[in-house]
Amino acid sequence: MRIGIGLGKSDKEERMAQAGISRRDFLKFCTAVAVTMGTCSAMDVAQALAATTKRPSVVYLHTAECTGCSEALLRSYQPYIDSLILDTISLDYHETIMAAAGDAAEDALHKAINNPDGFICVVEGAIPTAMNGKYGYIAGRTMLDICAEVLPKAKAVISYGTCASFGGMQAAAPNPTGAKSVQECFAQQGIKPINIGGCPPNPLNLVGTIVAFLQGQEIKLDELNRPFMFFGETVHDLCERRVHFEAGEFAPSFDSEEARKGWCLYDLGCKGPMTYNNCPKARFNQTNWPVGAGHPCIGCSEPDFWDTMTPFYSNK
Ligand code: FSX
Ligand code: SF4
Ligand code: F3S
Repeated sequence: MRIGIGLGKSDKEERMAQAGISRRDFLKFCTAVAVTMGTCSAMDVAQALAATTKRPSVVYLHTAECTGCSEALLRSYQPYIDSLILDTISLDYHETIMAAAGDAAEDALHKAINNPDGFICVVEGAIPTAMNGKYGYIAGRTMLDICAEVLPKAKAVISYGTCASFGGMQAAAPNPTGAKSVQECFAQQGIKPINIGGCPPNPLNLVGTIVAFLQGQEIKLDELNRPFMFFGETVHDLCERRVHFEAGEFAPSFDSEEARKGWCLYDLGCKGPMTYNNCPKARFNQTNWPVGAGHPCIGCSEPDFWDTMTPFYSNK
């Protein structure tokens, strides 16, 4: 089906139509992004995504992580977040999904970081720094060394996921690899990344950040460099079980009738009150989120959550 979104037919619309993305799917996706951002309308999002004549170059670096951030992005289903993102940006280097290997991959990286139009760098993972970075190698170079070369050249740096933003699981005590977040590693070089926490993060928060870039919108950050539009409220503030919390109705166990009826999971270990993230609003795959599915929030987007939010479960 033709996508004609009322903005004039672009190459992008043609490509999406060829990929089987209908106008309805596209607008549904734009609505989800707009709701998640809360700063513009679905039509503004559609305009930013469809009007892109020159796709911004993105270099996506993997450091120490589980690839869950990429998985969350690529395993999304209708309306094809991955297709829309890959059609909106020019993903010039991504170790997990690029077809190139060996020298060709290295060439792609060097071409991308020397692109005269500049590039946005997305980092997934924490950076091992112990023993001068020897705990993490790619193509014979340490992750530390690669980041030190690439990040200062980027127009903007996005730390995608809790590992890149705050160290995450990789930096959990006793942290033998000396894993550090991007900002901790490179603050002295003047690098101030936008931190999109979550283990994994919600892909809509990455898309919303890219849309804001495309719109030239100022991205307001909190004191941890997280976009306010995604991390301005706690999970608890937005939770659909909140009414039961206020009523003092706490599920006694995961398999209880009360848990099924939507009672609050605080007594079972929920860290929603201490966690700034938009999961109840953004949802994953526009389907559900941990607490909605009956699992307590474990605070996965907060700094040091493996050390400060454990034990994840409790049995009061
Ligand atoms: Fe994994 Fe990403 Fe967690 Fe980290 O997500 S889902 S360990 S935030 O860097 O791959
Ligand atoms: Fe808050 Fe968690 Fe209860 Fe939801 S389930 S209301 S986030 S404590
Ligand atoms: Fe993480 Fe809690 Fe959301 S565990 S995915 S921040 S509900």
